[in-house]
Amino acid sequence: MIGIKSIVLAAGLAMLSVGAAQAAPAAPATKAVAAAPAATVSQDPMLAVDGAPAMAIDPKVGQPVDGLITIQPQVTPNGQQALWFHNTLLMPVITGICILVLVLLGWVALRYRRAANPVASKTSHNTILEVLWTGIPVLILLGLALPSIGLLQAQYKPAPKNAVTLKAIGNQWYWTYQYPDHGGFEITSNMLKEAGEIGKGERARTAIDGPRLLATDNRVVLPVGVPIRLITTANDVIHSWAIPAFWIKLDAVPGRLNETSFTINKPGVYFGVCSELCGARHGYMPITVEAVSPAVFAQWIKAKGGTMPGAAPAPAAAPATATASIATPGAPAPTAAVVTAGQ
Ligand SMILES: [Cu+2]
Repeated sequence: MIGIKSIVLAAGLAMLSVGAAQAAPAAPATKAVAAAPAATVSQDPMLAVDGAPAMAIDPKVGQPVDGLITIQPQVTPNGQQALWFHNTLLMPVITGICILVLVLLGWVALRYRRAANPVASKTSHNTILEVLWTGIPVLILLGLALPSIGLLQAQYKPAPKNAVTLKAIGNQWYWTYQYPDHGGFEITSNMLKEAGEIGKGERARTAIDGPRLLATDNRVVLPVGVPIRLITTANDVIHSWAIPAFWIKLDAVPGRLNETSFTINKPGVYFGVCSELCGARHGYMPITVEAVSPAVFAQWIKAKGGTMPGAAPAPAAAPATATASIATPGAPAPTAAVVTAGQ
């Protein structure tokens, strides 16, 4: 009896865990994570545990997908513009030109082969043809250059004053992050190893954390709908902070600050990797960004011991008020603080 019982129980558990690991991650994943630590920190599952997986992952967004041959779905305006540029202009133009050249080559090879055309034409110039085959490519290039330059300009547009600053620092081989506008606290983000590879006191990756080689122990948390000023630098060699779903890849160079800005317009978990060959464990310093609402971001900042720019002058006097305003559904106050206050 005990044997049958335990087999049934094990089968049930196995099915549950498979369900959690595969499709429909939203409901089971969130529940599983929220269950354990909810009482200690907050009712919001995203803030459940420091560093532990919180927000459920959409396996089709923000990470590589099996069989996908195109660009990841984009969640920033620049990324969406770039994806549009790629899908609507570049690919059709490239495809059209390739097909045209292939057809012309085939036609010339067949029609003007020696057997079909024994006496070759002596024509050496054709003004109309020459103007066309110079002019049309120039027009095509101009048509591509204009949106391309616009996109480049958008990517280098400095962040507005109310932006949230994230400083990403590359190290061999992990990332540290600072939030200079929010009290300057720092978090360290290491890759989560697999169950068989962990050392003493280390936590193994689970399906809820994210894909193998991409999941980290501490996710970078950023607000949605608020401009982010990304600053990168490094402590040792050149690294590169890259998230494909944001259309962001920015080198992190020792002794130098690089800057760009972006706005995430969809909550979710987004994965990236160091994209500059930086040494032996270059492939093991992933990046995980969890994009949350500004209200939840404010909560997370508090949980980390940081301060919101608007709330900075009286950190000791008004913790109760601050908590109350965050707890309010809709929470307009923290949103406003994130958007309007800045340095
Ligand atoms: Cu690196």
